[in-house]
Amino acid sequence: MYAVGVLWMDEMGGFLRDLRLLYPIVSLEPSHPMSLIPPEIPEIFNQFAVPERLQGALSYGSGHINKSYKILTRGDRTPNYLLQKINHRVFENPRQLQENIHAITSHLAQKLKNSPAKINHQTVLSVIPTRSGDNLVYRDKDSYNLSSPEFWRLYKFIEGSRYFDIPQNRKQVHQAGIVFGNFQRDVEDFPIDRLHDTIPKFHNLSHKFAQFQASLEVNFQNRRKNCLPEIQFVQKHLNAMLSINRAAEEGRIPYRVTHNDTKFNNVLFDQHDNAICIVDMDTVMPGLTLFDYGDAIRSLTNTAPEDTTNIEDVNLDLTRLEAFSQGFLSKTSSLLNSTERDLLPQAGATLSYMLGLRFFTDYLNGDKYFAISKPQQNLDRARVQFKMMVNFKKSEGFIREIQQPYFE
Ligand code: ADP
Ligand code: GN1
Ligand code: MG
Repeated sequence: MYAVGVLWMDEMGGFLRDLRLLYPIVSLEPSHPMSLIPPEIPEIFNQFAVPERLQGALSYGSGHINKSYKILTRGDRTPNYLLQKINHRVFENPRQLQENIHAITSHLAQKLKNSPAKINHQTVLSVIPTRSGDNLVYRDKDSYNLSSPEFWRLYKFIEGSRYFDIPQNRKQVHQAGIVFGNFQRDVEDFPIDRLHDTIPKFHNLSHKFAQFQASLEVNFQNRRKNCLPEIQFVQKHLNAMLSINRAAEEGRIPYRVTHNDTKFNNVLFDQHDNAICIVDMDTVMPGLTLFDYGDAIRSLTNTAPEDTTNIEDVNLDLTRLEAFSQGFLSKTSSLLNSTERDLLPQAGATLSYMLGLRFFTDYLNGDKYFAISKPQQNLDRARVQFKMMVNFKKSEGFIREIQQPYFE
């Protein structure tokens, strides 16, 4: 699909003269859904404490939650920015969310400073305050005549970075394992109590199942009738998929500071396929290391797009699983206790099931949570995850063999 962008006029009312900028604005952005650029972007951008002046904005990224815009600034070598409208329906308390992100990114920046070996390639997400010192721009409903209040934040754009929905080669996958493994190590000494729960019970499967049951009652547009096999699938596998959550509830595996959204397009790469930055810190909070591992492998081992309708294309690439595990476990295996080691082969299946359940619930609720660009997309996404769960179950023996060497 095409990305959408706009250039704003300058103060004299003329069109901006730097026509080179038109090129990126009409360039192809693979897999990006069409969306409009809000005309209030210049006014919002001007409230952040940056010296540059805005030249244009481009709808950016392929996240399902927030709305992201690349902000182009005037001048030859001026930095660009990533402006995001925080999804207030998903994040009830955007100020607390921003406090978490500020605390974690400051902590990671300090770690990077103390580790010259990493510094060549790597960088940390950098949040920009507003001119009044706030951590976001707030637009209240009444003053701006909005249907709901808006919360906007600004990051430095990581120049030269690329992201991928599907890995292109082994190096990228291995690198993703290393950066997520390093992340887990780097946040080990972060005081866990300082973090707000930005989405309460985010990876609590019993809670997700209760939400699913409620969505069966909502039954938006009588959607339930299209998906009786999926409903049976969910019920049949719930008990087996609860093992990791149960181990956590019984105190057999520890809660740590975790990222909780380790999907492959939340890692940025340079042009040599070095992973340079982890983004999307919205769900950094107490969680399970097994879930960070499981969420990454369920996303990057899938050989097909996350919303494909050709379900036979949805296969599990064990070569990628091996490459990611090598990166991730080389950094984290010494942190894991014996129960975590035993449960590790189940992590991919559990996260595929949990995400499938979340997509399915949203479909039955009328697509209120995950952004969609076509009808039935959340049901298609759910079916893909359920197939991935089956793939993981079938390969559990191989997966155990892949993981084993890191614990010897
Ligand atoms: P969402 O919650 O909607 O997934 P993200 O924070 O993940 O939002 O941002 C959407 C996408 O934008 C990411 O997947 C990543 O590819 C890209 N992105 C995010 N932050 C930056 C940044 N600072 N510089 C460059 N690209 C970024
Ligand atoms: C969402 O924000 P994004 O697109 O990186 C979701 C994740 C899912 C993922 C599935 C806060 O991630 O939990 O695994 O979609 N994020 C939130 O693609 O719910
Ligand atoms: Mg994201």
